[in-house]
Amino acid sequence: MQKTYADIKALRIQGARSIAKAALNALASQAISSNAKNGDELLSELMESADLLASSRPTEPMLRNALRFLFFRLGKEKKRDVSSLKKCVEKERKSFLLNIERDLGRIAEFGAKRIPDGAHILIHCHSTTLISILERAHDMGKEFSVTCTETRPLFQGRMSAKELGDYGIDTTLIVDSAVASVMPGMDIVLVGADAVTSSGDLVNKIGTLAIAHIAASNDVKFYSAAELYKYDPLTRWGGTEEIEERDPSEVANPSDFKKVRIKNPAFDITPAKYISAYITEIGIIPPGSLLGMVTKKFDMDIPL
Ligand code: RUB
Repeated sequence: MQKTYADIKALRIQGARSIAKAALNALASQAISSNAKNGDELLSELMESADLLASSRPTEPMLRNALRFLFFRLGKEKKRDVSSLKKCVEKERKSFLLNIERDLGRIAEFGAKRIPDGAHILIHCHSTTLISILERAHDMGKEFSVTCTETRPLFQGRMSAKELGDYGIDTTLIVDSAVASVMPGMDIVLVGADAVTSSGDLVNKIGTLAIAHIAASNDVKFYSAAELYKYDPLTRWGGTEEIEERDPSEVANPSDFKKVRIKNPAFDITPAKYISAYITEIGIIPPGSLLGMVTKKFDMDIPL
């Protein structure tokens, strides 16, 4: 569990889905190898670890939702002995992973259909959801090209470019500051999602907001691929999404400067008005309709 926590914190595991999956797997392995003497002891061990895992990336509701889902299901388990709880953890881990795998397939299908033949697409950062959409569109035989921002400071966009190029998709890599120059040649922008708020705003990798502004001023459609588990239910009750501030050394070596402050926010917030629609597992949804759709899923899966 400590290793997964460290890997997530250091971005060796990155992207909302991969983080949520890794955290759930880590918690389940801890449950299985636990020597807790009774159910209460096991649950308190797991809660402590869940708190730590949830703190690894503060702007990741899917991670928190995955953990909440597990504890909600554990809470419903009638048998409270260690062995039954361990079995329940394993069963619910599998069920969550199956659900999100099925969701990913649906998002890929909806998203791929939305890509016009011959489209020039701009993407940002590295999102497993986006990659699935683009690979699915390629498999459907659609012709399109993808331009990837390299995504400073940690260059996750290079990872996207590599994966897409290796898949046989026509791919171009640009520096982040070239977005305004290339936007007039784009048909759509596709980004992932770390968090979606109750008002339909999108929290995603730093730079997404600037790209949304540039897309709007060029009349280019802007979509975010987000499964509903990216929704942060706390935003419905006035909670705001905390923006993770990462280590300044990711931007530059602080000791190379005197009297210079280095800021390194990992994410920014794109208001709903810039988002044409969210590509979700239940279809393509305009931001204004999202809350109604998402509430149903959350009331069933993980009521607060
Ligand atoms: C990654 C990022 C991705 C979302 C969605 O940021 O912003 O767009 O997490 O990814 P970081 P996915 O590299 O800081 O984690 O679609 O895989 O959930």
